[in-house]
Amino acid sequence: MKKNHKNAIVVSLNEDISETLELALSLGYKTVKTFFQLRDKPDVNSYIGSGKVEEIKEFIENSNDDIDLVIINGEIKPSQWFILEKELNIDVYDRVRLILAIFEQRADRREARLQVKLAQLQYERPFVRELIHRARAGEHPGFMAGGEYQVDDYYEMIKKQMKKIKNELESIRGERELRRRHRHTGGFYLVSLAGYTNAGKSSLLNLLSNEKVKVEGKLFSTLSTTTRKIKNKDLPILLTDTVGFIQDLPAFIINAFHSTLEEIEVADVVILIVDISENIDTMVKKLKVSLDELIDLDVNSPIIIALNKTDLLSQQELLKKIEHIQKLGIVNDKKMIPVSAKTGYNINMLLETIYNVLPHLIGFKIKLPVNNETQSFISWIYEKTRVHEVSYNDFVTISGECNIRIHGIICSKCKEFKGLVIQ
Ligand SMILES: Nc1nc2c(ncn2[C@@H]2O[C@H](COP(=O)(O)OP(=O)(O)OP(=O)(O)O)[C@@H](O)[C@H]2O)c(=O)[nH]1
Ligand SMILES: [Mg+2]
Repeated sequence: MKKNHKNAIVVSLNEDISETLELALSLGYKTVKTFFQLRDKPDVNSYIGSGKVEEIKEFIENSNDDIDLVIINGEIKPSQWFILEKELNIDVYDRVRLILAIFEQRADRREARLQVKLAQLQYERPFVRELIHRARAGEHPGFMAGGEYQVDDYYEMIKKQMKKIKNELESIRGERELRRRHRHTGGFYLVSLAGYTNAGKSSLLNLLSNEKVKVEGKLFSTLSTTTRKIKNKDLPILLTDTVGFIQDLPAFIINAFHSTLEEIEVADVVILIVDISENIDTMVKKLKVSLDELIDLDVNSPIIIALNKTDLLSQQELLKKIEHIQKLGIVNDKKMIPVSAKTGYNINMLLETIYNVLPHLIGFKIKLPVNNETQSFISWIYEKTRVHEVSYNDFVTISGECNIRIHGIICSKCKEFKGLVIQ
């Protein structure tokens, strides 16, 4: 009978394995057994020590379940990986490779696919180097038929492929840059949804924009950014959903996703979504990881913390958790708003807070001649600004408020049409 899931074993040097179990499940692996080898430092040769390797090997050989994968709850060195796969005779993934495999499964658009491929090649490079080393020493005769020419060729191929992907990503980055500039000149405010994976970013985007972005209990459902227009009391806003954060992700993976994460850097306001329903230690750990990530991304804009999934806890528990966060002193003066993307609880309060922290609108008043050319400019003004008053006689006089970024455009267009800038 065909299984609808694959079986994995998780091996860990510490007891903190819940996230790795979730990652395994997100990739479609059921963890049938966990092995703990509690020690401060990994074994230099096999990460877990030869005794544990033997124990696992025996388990795999005698298990009634077919074991498809061994997952190491940590980062392994290429030499350790080589020994483990050789001894256990089964695929061995460490946590980073597991995350990359999830990314690969989820990558739905060209940019995401390229970003994942680049990160994978970067990850694999030292492992290929290890295989080359072993093949040369005659320890792995099967690899690339052992021929030195082919092995070198393979390494060259990875290098070339990485260069090609980087170039492609660079051109996509150019397109993204252009789109961003349009958004800015279009008078939109940019609001980004950021946060730990599974916190509810996509759910909040869906709620605020009536969208149907994929929402799942699995980790890393979202890998590509989605941007939707919303109106907040007449303010045109572009709301962007982003890839989730996770602890201990090597810098090269974060770098590969840099252009996607830039959506957070350029935002006028960042909404940091936190799953407040999780147990207090996990919640705090994830909040710290997320805040550090925002610091690394050099976010200078205001950050509003949306404490999501409040429908899953009592008011008393909620207050206790908020008090705990405040006492830790990690959120400084950032506003915290308890919400529920599921029930819609307090969403108006969140919108109100976003509205209040957005850069202020500035007033404008212009006088234009009335002709066909200025008509389309006037429609543009109606679309992008908050018009207060319009009066027609020989000229048309318009006054209103606009996003500070487009004030200059209004003035220069007005002069271009031989009009007068009054304010
Ligand atoms: N009870 C409850 N569940 C929620 C709420 N918001 C989101 N969820 C659930 O939490 C899970 C993750 O939600 P998503 O919106 O996919 O989270 P995300 O932050 O976009 O996750 P990734 O894209 O994987 O990083 C889903 O099962 C949602 O149904 C909420 O307010 N209450
Ligand atoms: Mg999502």
